[in-house]
Amino acid sequence: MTEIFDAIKKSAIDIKNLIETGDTSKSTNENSTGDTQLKLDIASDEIIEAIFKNVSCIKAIVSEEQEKIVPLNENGKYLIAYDPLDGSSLVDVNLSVGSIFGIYENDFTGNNLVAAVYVVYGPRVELVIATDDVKMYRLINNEFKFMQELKLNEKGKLNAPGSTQNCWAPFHKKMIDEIFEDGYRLRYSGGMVPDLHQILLKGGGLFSYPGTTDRPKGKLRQLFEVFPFAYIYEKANGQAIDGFKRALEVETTHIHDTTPCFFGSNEEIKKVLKVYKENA
Ligand code: AHM
Ligand code: MG
Repeated sequence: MTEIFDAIKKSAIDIKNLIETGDTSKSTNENSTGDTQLKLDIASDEIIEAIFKNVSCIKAIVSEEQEKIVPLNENGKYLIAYDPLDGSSLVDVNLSVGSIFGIYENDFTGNNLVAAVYVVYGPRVELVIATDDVKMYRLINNEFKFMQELKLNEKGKLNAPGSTQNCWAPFHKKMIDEIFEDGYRLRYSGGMVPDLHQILLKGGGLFSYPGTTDRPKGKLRQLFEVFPFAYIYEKANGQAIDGFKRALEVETTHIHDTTPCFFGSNEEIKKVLKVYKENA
């Protein structure tokens, strides 16, 4: 898989340069989820696809920005689902954004995930690779240098509650309020990559994106966003659930399916499971 990680590192450097100089205006296209694509989304997607095309162990790829699976090498072993530039609308206001990659074998389902990677483009560019453990690298002089292993504490201090509050279920709102009453601090930028990265680096907490009255199945996509981070959180000693079960066990019927999701340290996830079991 080293070849894949090297390809991701190369694409991260190109996307970093694109973010710094590229056009942040809207294109005339919509992606499969119905979002208007920015020119940056399309250009980042093209960068990654062009680089992955030269990696012989990749059998097929699918991007959040594309409708269909793209076959690459018939004899390849790995399938990669990726979100080329998550949170791209935040580039305009100069907040951090990211790229997310899930590396699958056999099929694009949560239980076939074998590694996950994300890149945060912020004041620094950092890359996190989860295989059996979770390792963070930082871009220094155009090279990714190993910095540290990431592990969550049993209980954290940060709370990142996503989506529109007036569409939350009352029991969900009560749960979030209680977490704040327990002393947690609000940290939500609107970019899941920097928000989940912050929780990982600061020892733990909860990131939630529930099902809501306007989006009962949540907003975040299984293959491109939820599964890769679920894998990373589990390998970092934490958990990821859909409210009731492991996020990696959520069934996928379509590549662009979404799911409610909660990522956190063990204590916070225990609370979510209890509240959802009793109320949902
Ligand atoms: P995108 O893939 O269209 O960029 O959307 C994904 C982003 C996540 O990074 C973030 O957690 C979420 O959407 C924010 O949504 P909301 O503003 O509804 O909380
Ligand atoms: Mg996204």
